[in-house]
Amino acid sequence: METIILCVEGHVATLTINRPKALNALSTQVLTEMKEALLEVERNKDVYALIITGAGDKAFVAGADIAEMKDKNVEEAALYGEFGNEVFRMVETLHCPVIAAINGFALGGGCELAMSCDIRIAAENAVFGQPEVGLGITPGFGGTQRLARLVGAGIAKEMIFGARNIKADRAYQIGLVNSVVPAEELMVAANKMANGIAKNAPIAVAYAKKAINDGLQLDIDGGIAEEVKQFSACFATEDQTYGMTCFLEKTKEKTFSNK
Ligand code: DAK
Repeated sequence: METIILCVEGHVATLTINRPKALNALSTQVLTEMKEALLEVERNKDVYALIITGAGDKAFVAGADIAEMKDKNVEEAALYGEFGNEVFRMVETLHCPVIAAINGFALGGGCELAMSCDIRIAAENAVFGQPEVGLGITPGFGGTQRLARLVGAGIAKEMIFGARNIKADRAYQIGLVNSVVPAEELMVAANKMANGIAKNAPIAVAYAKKAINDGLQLDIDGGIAEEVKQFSACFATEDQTYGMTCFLEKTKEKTFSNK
Protein backbone atom coordinates (compact mmCIF):
# COMPACT_ATOMS: atom_id res chain seq x y z
CA MET A 1 0.00 0.00 0.00
CA GLU A 2 1.29 3.45 -0.93
CA THR A 3 -1.02 5.74 0.98
CA ILE A 4 -1.76 3.75 4.12
CA ILE A 5 0.60 2.53 6.82
CA LEU A 6 -0.75 -0.21 9.05
CA CYS A 7 1.19 -1.41 12.06
CA VAL A 8 0.26 -3.63 14.97
CA GLU A 9 1.89 -3.46 18.38
CA GLY A 10 0.59 -5.92 20.93
CA HIS A 11 -3.18 -5.78 20.67
CA VAL A 12 -3.33 -2.25 19.23
CA ALA A 13 -3.23 -1.46 15.50
CA THR A 14 -2.50 1.98 14.05
CA LEU A 15 -3.68 2.99 10.59
CA THR A 16 -1.95 6.12 9.27
CA ILE A 17 -3.25 7.91 6.19
CA ASN A 18 0.01 8.74 4.50
CA ARG A 19 -0.42 11.41 1.88
CA PRO A 20 0.91 14.45 3.75
CA LYS A 21 1.71 16.56 0.65
CA ALA A 22 -2.03 16.67 -0.14
CA LEU A 23 -2.90 16.95 3.57
CA ASN A 24 -4.01 13.29 3.52
CA ALA A 25 -6.95 14.06 1.21
CA LEU A 26 -9.12 11.03 0.50
CA SER A 27 -8.44 10.03 -3.09
CA THR A 28 -9.94 6.82 -4.49
CA GLN A 29 -6.53 5.21 -3.91
CA VAL A 30 -6.57 6.21 -0.23
CA LEU A 31 -10.11 4.88 0.22
CA THR A 32 -9.28 1.64 -1.63
CA GLU A 33 -6.16 1.03 0.45
CA MET A 34 -7.98 1.99 3.65
CA LYS A 35 -10.57 -0.68 2.84
CA GLU A 36 -7.78 -3.21 2.31
CA ALA A 37 -6.19 -2.28 5.65
CA LEU A 38 -9.54 -2.46 7.47
CA LEU A 39 -10.18 -5.93 6.04
CA GLU A 40 -6.76 -6.97 7.37
CA VAL A 41 -7.61 -5.60 10.83
CA GLU A 42 -11.05 -7.26 10.74
CA ARG A 43 -9.41 -10.63 10.01
CA ASN A 44 -6.92 -10.21 12.86
CA LYS A 45 -8.92 -11.00 15.99
CA ASP A 46 -5.80 -10.29 18.09
CA VAL A 47 -6.37 -6.60 17.40
CA TYR A 48 -8.45 -5.26 20.30
CA ALA A 49 -8.33 -1.54 19.39
CA LEU A 50 -7.49 0.51 16.29
CA ILE A 51 -6.13 4.05 16.12
CA ILE A 52 -6.63 6.09 12.94
CA THR A 53 -4.44 9.14 12.37
CA GLY A 54 -2.92 11.24 9.58
CA ALA A 55 0.75 11.52 8.58
CA GLY A 56 2.59 14.79 9.24
CA ASP A 57 1.85 17.47 11.77
CA LYS A 58 -0.64 19.53 9.78
CA ALA A 59 -3.62 17.38 8.89
CA PHE A 60 -5.64 14.40 10.00
CA VAL A 61 -7.49 14.47 6.65
CA ALA A 62 -8.28 17.72 4.77
CA GLY A 63 -11.28 16.12 3.07
CA ALA A 64 -12.21 14.22 -0.02
CA ASP A 65 -9.81 14.87 -2.88
CA ILE A 66 -11.20 18.01 -4.54
CA ALA A 67 -8.99 17.68 -7.64
CA GLU A 68 -10.30 14.16 -8.24
CA MET A 69 -13.92 15.09 -7.50
CA LYS A 70 -14.12 18.26 -9.60
CA ASP A 71 -15.07 16.72 -12.97
CA LYS A 72 -17.30 13.88 -11.78
CA ASN A 73 -20.79 13.56 -13.24
CA VAL A 74 -23.85 12.67 -11.17
CA GLU A 75 -23.38 8.89 -11.56
CA GLU A 76 -19.66 9.03 -10.78
CA ALA A 77 -20.32 11.23 -7.73
CA ALA A 78 -22.89 8.71 -6.48
CA LEU A 79 -20.40 5.83 -6.87
CA TYR A 80 -17.68 7.82 -5.10
CA GLY A 81 -20.08 8.71 -2.27
CA GLU A 82 -21.20 5.09 -1.93
CA PHE A 83 -17.64 3.82 -1.80
CA GLY A 84 -16.57 6.36 0.84
CA ASN A 85 -19.63 5.52 2.91
CA GLU A 86 -18.89 1.79 2.60
CA VAL A 87 -15.36 2.33 3.96
CA PHE A 88 -16.57 4.60 6.78
CA ARG A 89 -19.26 2.05 7.76
CA MET A 90 -16.48 -0.55 7.94
CA VAL A 91 -14.75 1.71 10.47
CA GLU A 92 -17.98 2.19 12.41
CA THR A 93 -18.83 -1.53 12.52
CA LEU A 94 -15.28 -2.90 12.97
CA HIS A 95 -15.14 -5.63 15.64
CA CYS A 96 -13.04 -3.46 17.96
CA PRO A 97 -13.16 0.16 19.13
CA VAL A 98 -11.63 2.74 16.78
CA ILE A 99 -9.99 5.87 18.17
CA ALA A 100 -9.39 8.86 15.89
CA ALA A 101 -6.17 10.68 16.83
CA ILE A 102 -6.82 14.01 15.14
CA ASN A 103 -3.54 15.78 14.47
CA GLY A 104 -4.62 18.87 12.52
CA PHE A 105 -7.20 19.65 9.84
CA ALA A 106 -10.25 17.37 9.92
CA LEU A 107 -12.35 18.94 7.19
CA GLY A 108 -15.18 17.56 5.08
CA GLY A 109 -14.43 13.86 4.59
CA GLY A 110 -11.81 14.17 7.35
CA CYS A 111 -14.37 15.32 9.91
CA GLU A 112 -16.69 12.59 8.60
CA LEU A 113 -13.99 9.92 9.00
CA ALA A 114 -13.35 11.08 12.58
CA MET A 115 -17.08 10.86 13.29
CA SER A 116 -17.25 7.27 12.04
CA CYS A 117 -14.71 6.36 14.73
CA ASP A 118 -15.93 5.42 18.23
CA ILE A 119 -13.81 7.92 20.16
CA ARG A 120 -12.09 11.13 19.06
CA ILE A 121 -8.97 12.62 20.70
CA ALA A 122 -7.88 15.95 19.23
CA ALA A 123 -4.54 17.73 19.30
CA GLU A 124 -4.76 21.38 20.35
CA ASN A 125 -4.05 22.45 16.75
CA ALA A 126 -6.91 20.39 15.30
CA VAL A 127 -9.49 22.19 13.15
CA PHE A 128 -12.90 20.75 12.30
CA GLY A 129 -15.43 21.70 9.68
CA GLN A 130 -17.82 20.69 6.93
CA PRO A 131 -16.92 23.22 4.21
CA GLU A 132 -18.76 21.42 1.39
CA VAL A 133 -21.50 23.96 0.69
CA GLY A 134 -18.73 26.47 -0.04
CA LEU A 135 -17.65 24.10 -2.84
CA GLY A 136 -21.17 23.73 -4.19
CA ILE A 137 -21.88 20.29 -2.75
CA THR A 138 -23.36 18.75 0.39
CA PRO A 139 -21.33 16.61 2.79
CA GLY A 140 -21.19 13.19 1.13
CA PHE A 141 -19.55 10.75 3.52
CA GLY A 142 -22.20 10.77 6.25
CA GLY A 143 -21.60 14.29 7.59
CA THR A 144 -25.23 15.40 7.53
CA GLN A 145 -26.18 12.28 9.49
CA ARG A 146 -23.38 11.70 12.00
CA LEU A 147 -22.75 15.36 12.91
CA ALA A 148 -26.44 15.92 13.71
CA ARG A 149 -26.50 12.74 15.81
CA LEU A 150 -23.31 13.68 17.68
CA VAL A 151 -23.80 17.37 18.43
CA GLY A 152 -27.51 17.92 17.76
CA ALA A 153 -29.29 19.27 14.69
CA GLY A 154 -28.95 22.97 15.55
CA ILE A 155 -25.17 23.04 15.89
CA ALA A 156 -24.73 20.61 12.96
CA LYS A 157 -26.81 22.93 10.75
CA GLU A 158 -24.83 25.98 11.92
CA MET A 159 -21.56 24.24 11.00
CA ILE A 160 -22.76 22.78 7.69
CA PHE A 161 -24.78 25.76 6.39
CA GLY A 162 -22.11 28.27 7.46
CA ALA A 163 -19.17 26.14 6.22
CA ARG A 164 -17.18 27.63 9.08
CA ASN A 165 -14.34 25.76 10.71
CA ILE A 166 -14.07 25.36 14.47
CA LYS A 167 -11.04 24.86 16.66
CA ALA A 168 -10.39 21.97 19.02
CA ASP A 169 -11.65 23.74 22.16
CA ARG A 170 -15.02 24.47 20.51
CA ALA A 171 -15.16 20.88 19.20
CA TYR A 172 -14.73 19.70 22.80
CA GLN A 173 -17.37 22.15 24.05
CA ILE A 174 -20.01 20.81 21.62
CA GLY A 175 -19.15 17.16 22.26
CA LEU A 176 -17.57 16.51 18.87
CA VAL A 177 -14.37 15.24 20.52
CA ASN A 178 -13.81 13.34 23.76
CA SER A 179 -10.67 15.23 24.78
CA VAL A 180 -8.05 17.72 23.63
CA VAL A 181 -4.35 17.23 24.34
CA PRO A 182 -1.11 19.01 23.38
CA ALA A 183 -0.04 17.93 19.88
CA GLU A 184 3.12 16.19 21.10
CA GLU A 185 1.06 14.06 23.51
CA LEU A 186 -1.59 12.99 21.01
CA MET A 187 -0.29 9.53 20.10
CA VAL A 188 0.69 8.81 23.71
CA ALA A 189 -2.86 9.64 24.80
CA ALA A 190 -4.41 7.57 21.97
CA ASN A 191 -2.17 4.59 22.72
CA LYS A 192 -2.86 4.86 26.45
CA MET A 193 -6.59 4.77 25.81
CA ALA A 194 -6.30 1.94 23.27
CA ASN A 195 -4.15 -0.18 25.60
CA GLY A 196 -6.56 0.52 28.46
CA ILE A 197 -9.43 -0.79 26.34
CA ALA A 198 -7.32 -3.78 25.23
CA LYS A 199 -6.92 -4.92 28.85
CA ASN A 200 -10.64 -5.69 29.05
CA ALA A 201 -12.49 -8.71 27.68
CA PRO A 202 -12.38 -8.11 23.88
CA ILE A 203 -15.60 -9.95 23.12
CA ALA A 204 -17.47 -7.99 25.81
CA VAL A 205 -16.04 -4.73 24.42
CA ALA A 206 -17.10 -5.74 20.89
CA TYR A 207 -20.61 -6.65 22.06
CA ALA A 208 -20.88 -3.37 24.00
CA LYS A 209 -19.89 -1.46 20.84
CA LYS A 210 -22.58 -3.29 18.88
CA ALA A 211 -25.20 -2.71 21.59
CA ILE A 212 -24.49 1.05 21.66
CA ASN A 213 -24.32 1.49 17.88
CA ASP A 214 -27.32 -0.70 17.02
CA GLY A 215 -29.32 0.58 20.00
CA LEU A 216 -28.91 4.18 18.84
CA GLN A 217 -30.91 3.30 15.71
CA LEU A 218 -33.81 1.90 17.79
CA ASP A 219 -36.36 3.14 20.31
CA ILE A 220 -35.60 2.54 24.00
CA ASP A 221 -37.40 -0.83 24.17
CA GLY A 222 -35.62 -2.05 21.04
CA GLY A 223 -32.32 -0.76 22.46
CA ILE A 224 -32.82 -2.57 25.76
CA ALA A 225 -33.70 -5.77 23.87
CA GLU A 226 -30.45 -5.40 21.91
CA GLU A 227 -28.54 -4.92 25.17
CA VAL A 228 -30.09 -8.07 26.67
CA LYS A 229 -29.05 -10.00 23.55
CA GLN A 230 -25.42 -8.84 23.77
CA PHE A 231 -25.27 -9.20 27.57
CA SER A 232 -26.57 -12.78 27.54
CA ALA A 233 -24.26 -13.73 24.65
CA CYS A 234 -21.29 -12.89 26.92
CA PHE A 235 -22.26 -15.88 29.10
CA ALA A 236 -21.21 -18.19 26.26
CA THR A 237 -17.61 -16.91 26.55
CA GLU A 238 -14.71 -18.19 28.63
CA ASP A 239 -13.81 -14.58 29.43
CA GLN A 240 -17.07 -14.11 31.36
CA THR A 241 -16.32 -17.07 33.64
CA TYR A 242 -12.69 -16.00 33.95
CA GLY A 243 -13.47 -12.33 34.67
CA MET A 244 -15.99 -13.15 37.39
CA THR A 245 -13.73 -15.83 38.92
CA CYS A 246 -10.87 -13.30 39.08
CA PHE A 247 -13.15 -10.91 40.96
CA LEU A 248 -14.29 -13.55 43.46
CA GLU A 249 -10.73 -14.80 43.98
CA LYS A 250 -9.46 -11.21 44.28
CA THR A 251 -7.04 -11.69 41.34
CA LYS A 252 -5.99 -8.21 40.23
CA GLU A 253 -3.89 -8.97 37.12
CA LYS A 254 -6.14 -10.40 34.44
CA THR A 255 -5.31 -11.71 30.98
CA PHE A 256 -8.44 -12.38 28.96
CA SER A 257 -8.21 -15.11 26.33
CA ASN A 258 -10.63 -13.56 23.79
CA LYS A 259 -12.66 -16.77 23.81
N1 DAK B 1 -8.27 17.78 -1.81
C1 DAK B 1 -7.17 17.78 -2.60
N2 DAK B 1 -6.03 18.43 -2.29
C2 DAK B 1 -6.00 19.10 -1.12
C3 DAK B 1 -7.11 19.12 -0.24
C4 DAK B 1 -8.28 18.40 -0.63
N3 DAK B 1 -9.35 18.33 0.13
N4 DAK B 1 -6.77 19.87 0.82
C5 DAK B 1 -5.49 20.28 0.62
N5 DAK B 1 -5.02 19.83 -0.56
C6 DAK B 1 -3.71 20.05 -1.14
C7 DAK B 1 -3.61 21.48 -1.69
O1 DAK B 1 -4.16 21.56 -2.99
C8 DAK B 1 -2.09 21.67 -1.71
O2 DAK B 1 -1.56 21.00 -2.82
P1 DAK B 1 -0.37 21.68 -3.72
O3 DAK B 1 -0.91 22.98 -4.18
O4 DAK B 1 0.79 21.83 -2.74
O5 DAK B 1 -0.12 20.68 -4.79
C9 DAK B 1 -1.64 20.92 -0.47
O6 DAK B 1 -2.70 20.01 -0.14
C10 DAK B 1 -1.42 21.81 0.73
O7 DAK B 1 -2.61 22.58 0.91
P2 DAK B 1 -2.59 24.19 1.04
O8 DAK B 1 -1.45 24.78 0.28
O9 DAK B 1 -3.96 24.67 0.71
O10 DAK B 1 -2.30 24.34 2.58
P3 DAK B 1 -2.74 25.55 3.53
O11 DAK B 1 -2.03 25.34 4.83
O12 DAK B 1 -2.57 26.87 2.84
O13 DAK B 1 -4.29 25.34 3.77
C11 DAK B 1 -6.30 24.03 4.25
C12 DAK B 1 -4.76 24.20 4.46
C13 DAK B 1 -6.71 22.69 4.88
C14 DAK B 1 -7.02 25.17 4.98
C15 DAK B 1 -6.61 24.08 2.72
O14 DAK B 1 -5.75 23.15 2.06
C16 DAK B 1 -8.02 23.73 2.42
O15 DAK B 1 -8.92 24.53 2.59
N6 DAK B 1 -8.23 22.51 1.89
C17 DAK B 1 -9.51 22.06 1.43
C18 DAK B 1 -10.39 21.75 2.62
C19 DAK B 1 -11.77 21.32 2.18
O16 DAK B 1 -12.50 22.11 1.56
N7 DAK B 1 -12.12 20.08 2.51
C20 DAK B 1 -13.38 19.53 2.15
C21 DAK B 1 -13.25 18.81 0.87
S1 DAK B 1 -14.85 18.39 0.24
C22 DAK B 1 -19.63 13.29 -1.89
C23 DAK B 1 -18.56 12.56 -1.42
C24 DAK B 1 -17.66 13.15 -0.59
C25 DAK B 1 -17.78 14.47 -0.22
C26 DAK B 1 -18.85 15.18 -0.69
C27 DAK B 1 -19.77 14.61 -1.51
N8 DAK B 1 -20.55 12.67 -2.75
C28 DAK B 1 -20.11 11.82 -3.77
C29 DAK B 1 -21.94 12.98 -2.65
C30 DAK B 1 -16.77 15.07 0.60
C31 DAK B 1 -16.37 16.32 0.32
C32 DAK B 1 -15.20 16.93 0.94
O17 DAK B 1 -14.56 16.41 1.81
